[in-house]
Amino acid sequence: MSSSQSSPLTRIDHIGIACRNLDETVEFYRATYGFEVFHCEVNEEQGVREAMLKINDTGDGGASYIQLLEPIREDSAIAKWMAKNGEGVHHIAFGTADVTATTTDIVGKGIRSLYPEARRGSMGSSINFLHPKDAHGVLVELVQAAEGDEH
Ligand code: CMX
Ligand code: CO
Repeated sequence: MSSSQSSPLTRIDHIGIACRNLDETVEFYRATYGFEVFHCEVNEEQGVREAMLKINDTGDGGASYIQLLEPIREDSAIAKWMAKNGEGVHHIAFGTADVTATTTDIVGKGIRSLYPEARRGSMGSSINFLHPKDAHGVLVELVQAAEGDEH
């Protein structure tokens, strides 16, 4: 089944979930839902250790994931957010074929992006974020999957 929408955002790439202990949370997702780890990495720039749990492939050649995020630094965005909110859903990420063009288009509608240029995200992807205060209280990540990525 294909989508009839004309949006450049063609999948829910992932839901980002903040957790205190990545290993314990990974085990919870495995034992409770049967989701296995597809990929694990440390992103120094974002200040996180993360696990991507693949949920399903999507109609645009990509996939949807749960992204579990454990802070590795007290000054990271995730640590700061958890100090206020505890564990839980931190952001939603939409997939797009061209993160730069999509960000420019949305910024043109008066919504702030967080970075002037896309940065490196999970699995070599290129990412940017939209400010939650301009997006009805939701931190939105825009994701362009890496070239030749198997997902
Ligand atoms: N969802 C919704 N609202 C959020 C939010 C979130 N995840 N994070 C912050 N906010 C809100 C706060 O509640 C606050 O609102 P009030 O002013 O009404 O209290 C406001 O935004 C400012 O928040 P803050 O706590 O003062 O935090 P900062 O402004 O310092 O940082 C943000 C907020 C979004 C700019 C920062 O978290 C950021 O740069 N995020 C992007 C990077 C990131 O999240 N990396 C981790 C994930 C990496 C990955 O996915 O790969
Ligand atoms: Co993310």
